[in-house]
Amino acid sequence: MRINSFHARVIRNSRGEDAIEVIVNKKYIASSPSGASTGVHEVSAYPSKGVRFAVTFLNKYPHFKGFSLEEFSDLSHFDSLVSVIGGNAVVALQLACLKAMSQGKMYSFLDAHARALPIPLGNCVGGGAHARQKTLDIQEFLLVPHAKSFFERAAMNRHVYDVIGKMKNPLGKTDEGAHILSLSDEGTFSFLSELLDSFHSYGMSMKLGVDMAASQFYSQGKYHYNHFSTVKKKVLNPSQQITLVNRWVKKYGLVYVEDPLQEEDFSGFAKLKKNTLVCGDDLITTNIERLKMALKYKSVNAIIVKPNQIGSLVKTKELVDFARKKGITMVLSHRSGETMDASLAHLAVGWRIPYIKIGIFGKEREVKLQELIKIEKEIL
Ligand code: 2PG
Ligand code: MG
Repeated sequence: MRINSFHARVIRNSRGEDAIEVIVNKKYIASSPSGASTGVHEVSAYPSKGVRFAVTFLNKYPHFKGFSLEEFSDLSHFDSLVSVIGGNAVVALQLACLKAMSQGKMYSFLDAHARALPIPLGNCVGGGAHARQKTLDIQEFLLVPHAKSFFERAAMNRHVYDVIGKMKNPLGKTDEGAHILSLSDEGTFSFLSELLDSFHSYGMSMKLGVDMAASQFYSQGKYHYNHFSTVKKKVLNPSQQITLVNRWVKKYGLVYVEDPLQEEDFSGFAKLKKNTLVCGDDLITTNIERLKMALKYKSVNAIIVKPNQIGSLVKTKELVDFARKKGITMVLSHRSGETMDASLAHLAVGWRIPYIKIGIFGKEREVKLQELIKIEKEIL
């Protein structure tokens, strides 16, 4: 593929922040999302000069016109730009090039034999750094649907999401479109687990997971819960937090627990029972060296994969291959400030990633769900 034309510009993400969009050969468009609960080990999204500098830099970059890219690994040509324009700009650039190289069929370019669709972890109730109304410490309560097709899985998530909306009179929505409820952390667990039990009697099989994003309420060696229950705040030391998480997993049948401890605590993660998926997001930040560290400690059996945390599609793929070899379960994930780019759908299928976290509600989330439904129709 030869780059004949190239253009970068500023758009707005779902949170109304500036984001970068890149257009290659007039029709291949890609953009990058941004996080709110970012891990300290992520590469900088846009170094100090910001989105506008990255856009101007790319529009003036002399090497694009006539530049040729053939294989996926050729994208690493742009990796060294991360320190200048940031991880978000490089990932948007690489995605647009990948779209052009594959003529819009990214997933089959990445894997011509791809057949499996991921399980969508559906963020139905949220709080923490993603909510204006502070009612919950836990960032995301996630539905884990069990059904044969992706279409059914996505429909189950949406159905439960709509039922919650009707039952609970939400106070608003989080950055990712999850309901904000006037319930405490414990209250949300018991409400949702009872609700999912009631669905089981209709033959709908769903489990519960969480992204605790625990670094967000950790300071000076303690976990500070402001909304533990309606009557209680709670301050826990790390070993009490581990006991609590193990208890919640058992009591509410959690099949997925993301970032239950702060982002430096490799040895604490190791003490969590692995009778569920214990997933590192801020702990790993899509960084292969941090995953190696986690393997040494036996910290996690699952990881979040977010290309803009490491600022390179090629490095992300290296991590994916390595994690697969080591038997680590992967979850490809959106960010809280999302764009209309649906590339994640293609990466999940083309890289055979078993889980995807792309939300349930809101146009930036639904465009990705719809893309997966479209891919499912094409390949099955
Ligand atoms: C997370 C993400 C996405 P953010 O913590 O997993 O849900 O949030 O994009 O704000 O880092
Ligand atoms: Mg997370």
